[in-house]
Amino acid sequence: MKTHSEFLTTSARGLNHNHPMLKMFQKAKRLGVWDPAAIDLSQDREHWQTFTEPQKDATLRLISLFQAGEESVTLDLLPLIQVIAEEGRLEEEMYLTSFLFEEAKHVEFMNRFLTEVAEVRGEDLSRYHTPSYRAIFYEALPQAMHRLTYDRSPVAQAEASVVYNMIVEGVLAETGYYGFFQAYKRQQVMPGLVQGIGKMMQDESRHIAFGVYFLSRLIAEHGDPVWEAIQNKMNELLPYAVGVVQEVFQAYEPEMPFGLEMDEFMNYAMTQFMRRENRLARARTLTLEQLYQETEQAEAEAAELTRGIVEG
Ligand code: MN3
Ligand code: FE
Repeated sequence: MKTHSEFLTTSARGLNHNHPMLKMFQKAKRLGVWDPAAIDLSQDREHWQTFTEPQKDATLRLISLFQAGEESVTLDLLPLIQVIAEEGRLEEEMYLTSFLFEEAKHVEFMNRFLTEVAEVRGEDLSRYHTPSYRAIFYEALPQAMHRLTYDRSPVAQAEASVVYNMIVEGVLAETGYYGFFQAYKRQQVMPGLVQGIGKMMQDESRHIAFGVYFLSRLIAEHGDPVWEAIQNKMNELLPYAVGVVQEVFQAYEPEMPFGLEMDEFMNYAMTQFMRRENRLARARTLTLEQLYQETEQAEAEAAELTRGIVEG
């Protein structure tokens, strides 16, 4: 039977207000409270009516990948939160409450687009889920996350976070939203969708910052076995992540609607991926105290970068 030997908040340690995840929780409360139900999609509905068949198909394809992706990250996060709660890491768990709330809002926003703009009802969109997409979202992600219900080793935790935060969020969600956002904004179509995706990108930048922090903490605490597991997992899954993007563009050869460019997706994905990998490599030489400081700085930089894209 589970018992508590003490409570952190009433112990001599107290709640750590300098913990980077408590600071990110504060930020999430200020920035993560946008309401997907309040975004005006009336112009988007008009634009949709003017789209050609290939434009409708490409939009529906991307949205169906985003929609199922948001559903899977919402369904699959709980085992990680459970591990963090059982380890008594209160500040991290407090941040994660906003994480799951935000993923639920992303599900809601994508669903509004499907039902209110594209007016999809009773249609099976899984035809857009290509082999690489299935390998990640139908298999690798749920497997890595649900493994935590019986294996809570540092390596299992690290592998789960690699799949969830580095591959699914860091390469696929962030990159997909970035490319989509830029293309539609340039074409001046779908203003409600562009606005909602801008909000989702800001939430996502915090989620990925959590992942980099969490993996860095595991490396700082457990060293090389965790670092090696992280590298192996990234190398194992990166080809599937690249495959997801390639399979989208292959469906529209020779040219993707809305001027969507594969290179724009790929270059952004690789730059971001390498930046994060470098930070993880550095974590091997950091103490936890140094890691806390670096996390705060890096999170602020990443947030600024995303804000520049969204507002620029
Ligand atoms: Mn999301
Ligand atoms: Fe996320």
